[in-house]
Amino acid sequence: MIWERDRETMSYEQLRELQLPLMQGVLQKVYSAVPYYRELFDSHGVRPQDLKSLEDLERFPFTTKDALRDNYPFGLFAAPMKDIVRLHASSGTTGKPIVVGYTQNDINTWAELIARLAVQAGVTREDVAQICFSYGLFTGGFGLHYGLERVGATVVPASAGNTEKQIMLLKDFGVSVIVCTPSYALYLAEVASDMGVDPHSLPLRVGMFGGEPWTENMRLQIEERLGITATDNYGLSEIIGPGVAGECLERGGLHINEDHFLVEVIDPATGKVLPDGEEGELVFTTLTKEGFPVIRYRTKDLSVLDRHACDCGRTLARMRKVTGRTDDMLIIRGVNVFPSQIESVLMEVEEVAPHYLIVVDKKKGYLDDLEVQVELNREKFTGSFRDLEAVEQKISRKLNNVLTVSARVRLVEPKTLERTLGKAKRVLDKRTES
Ligand code: DLL
Repeated sequence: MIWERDRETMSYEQLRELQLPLMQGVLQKVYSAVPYYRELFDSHGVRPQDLKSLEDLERFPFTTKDALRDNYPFGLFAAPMKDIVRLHASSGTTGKPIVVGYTQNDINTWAELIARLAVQAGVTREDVAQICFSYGLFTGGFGLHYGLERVGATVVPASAGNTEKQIMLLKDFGVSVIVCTPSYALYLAEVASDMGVDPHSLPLRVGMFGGEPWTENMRLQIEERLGITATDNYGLSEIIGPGVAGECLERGGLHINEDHFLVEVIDPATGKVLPDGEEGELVFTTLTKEGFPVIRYRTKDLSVLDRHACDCGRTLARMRKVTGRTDDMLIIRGVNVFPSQIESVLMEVEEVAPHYLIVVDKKKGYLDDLEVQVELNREKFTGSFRDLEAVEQKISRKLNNVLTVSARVRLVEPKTLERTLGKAKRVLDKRTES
């Protein structure tokens, strides 16, 4: 089933025809309603009427996270507060968060977009869906909630935390769809087995995971441990929250809801727009948002666009799974290292569990030092202390091959690395923390 067939299967020409007037409208809107954009456009010598075709968008300036932060809390809202019915905020770790506002129409669109995601992941009104994202300022909980209800699924708004109770609910309510971060899915599997509950014995069949990067190898781990089909969905608070893009069951990339969000991929160094098929930074412009429209927002997320026909019948462009950001790249002794490369290697080693932490430090005050801590998998490792060393060396060799820089591996006891209820923290960079 396709939720909004006419939108999700339209031709590229129809899409562009739909996008152009929407784009012209949103440029006009922000220019007249948001002083920040008026000044920004003026200082770049562009006016909304300069956009005659979608190609002209390249002449317009980008919006960055700093601009959003500087306009805390409501400076970039394009609708009067009396029309704003909901606020959310980004999960910033330091300083002020980024606050986003939704009108009633925005909330309605959001539910429709989540309904698309759910249907393309195979969810139906027969399903019972447990949402373990936190309900609060974070967009995950409430965002997914209304769309799943719209599909007609029975929603269990469990929110984050209290993992043992989550398992009880999964079991007692006959939950068939689980909605959370991929790292929390693995934690659920672990706690279930501690409680003597075999996830394979539950009616659980689909996972809708998002909110953080995860590799294909991590997907295999989750599917195996929970006995489900794991799908990926992507979004960010600044654009709407979840609902920007999601996988269909072909799982060959995430369909972007391009009738609401215009996507570009740029070279992060030069800002130049790249052709489909080339990797770069995702940039989104909201086409229909009323409360908090954004123009050419630089996400820092790295991906590639694919416009080839998808076997599911949807024509909306697909973005490759996001496994890295321009700002999560570590530079170790001059070599670029992405955490996803490390995750991918670890997930292929059966003696370890899928819980790891990357610790970067400076040795003797100047030499970058990379240590990968990973938990032992007691079920697969039964050897002696000496064997432990051999496993560490084996992983270290594999990492060296992939990263071209040496990494020390430290096996740690099961369940000693911190578990998070939401987004996992994978990197501890002590070089930047003092
Ligand atoms: O994480 C929205 C969301 C909630 C999406 C639940 C999906 C499910 P923020 O807290 O603003 O919003 O964080 C957005 O998280 O720029 C990416 O770096 C990362 N991210 C989100 N989804 C994915 C994903 C929500 N599927 C930031 N794969 C984004 C990789 C993701 N990274």
